[in-house]
Amino acid sequence: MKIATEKFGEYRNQDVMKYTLTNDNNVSISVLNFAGIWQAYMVPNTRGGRVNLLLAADTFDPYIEHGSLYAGRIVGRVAGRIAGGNFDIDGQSYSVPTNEGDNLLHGGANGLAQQFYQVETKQDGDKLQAILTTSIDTTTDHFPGKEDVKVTYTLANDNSVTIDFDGQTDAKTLFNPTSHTYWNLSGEAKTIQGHVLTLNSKYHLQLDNEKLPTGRKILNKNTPFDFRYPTVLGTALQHLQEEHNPEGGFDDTFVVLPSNRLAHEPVAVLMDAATGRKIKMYSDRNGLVVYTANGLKVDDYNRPAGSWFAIALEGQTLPDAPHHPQFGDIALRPGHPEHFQLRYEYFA
Ligand code: FUC
Repeated sequence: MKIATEKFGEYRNQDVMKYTLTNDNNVSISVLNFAGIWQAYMVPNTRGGRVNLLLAADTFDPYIEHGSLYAGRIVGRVAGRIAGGNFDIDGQSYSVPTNEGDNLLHGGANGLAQQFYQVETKQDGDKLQAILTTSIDTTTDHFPGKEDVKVTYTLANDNSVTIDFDGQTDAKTLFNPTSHTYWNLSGEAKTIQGHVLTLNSKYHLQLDNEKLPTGRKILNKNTPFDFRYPTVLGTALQHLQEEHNPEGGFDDTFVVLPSNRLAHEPVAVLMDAATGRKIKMYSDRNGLVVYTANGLKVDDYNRPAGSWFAIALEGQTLPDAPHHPQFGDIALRPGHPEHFQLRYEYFA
């Protein structure tokens, strides 16, 4: 096992550092101190080389140039959209400046996805960890409270990767972070149309034309959203197109059964049919945003620019929960730290 640190770029007069953790099977993950970007998940291929399972750039500038992609970033304090940038916590109202039309997206213009983190690396038995910490307060992102955030990436010798999110605050605020990682398991010049997706989901959320949940859940069965059984993404995308879906792909929230330790069912399984590479994703929250990078002409990443060059699977509590209490409580209160986990198991 080994840990390496190198300079990856510069931003806002600070060094962007890349930390690479490599296990005994020559599987490695790399993370950046900026935005906690998960830049690489390298696994061996059958030709003696290695392939990055993630959409990523090998230099830093594309991450800023295409910032709205949120590629690999830790997103928070709140992932997804909050209608009007307004919310109540325990009867008190708050407002955060909006950054997508009239709504707040992915924590706003200066949220966790735009911060530098302190990073500590360590070996813990047969696991390697990168521990990222930062504090975000009202002067930075306009949310109430000074929120202390710890994001721990763990690579184990079984090749799994776990992301632990810990939050605590000195005043009532919100906490519903995610990892905005995009997957493309093919490692070739291919889209994700040949990937096979299975979701532990019976419903998805109805969205309005600003992509805000209306509060209604729609049954997936016999629709392009039906991933209860392994389903070829290209087929589902084609079915969506036939329904004249204006987005040109998935940018949708699935209601998922949170993984728990007893049943230990993944929320999502993604497989590349051509290579058999597979990721089982676990999450302890009830929502999964599936975004197939629709209509994007993004150069300088490790897959050819164009629609469906990767798929983001964003585990979180169902979006806009402050306006839909039945989705869950994403408040973070002083004296009550919160912990969430995303976990990925790799098979080949
Ligand atoms: C997802 C989507 C958004 C946005 C972002 C990059 O979370 O819901 O529409 O494009 O990713």
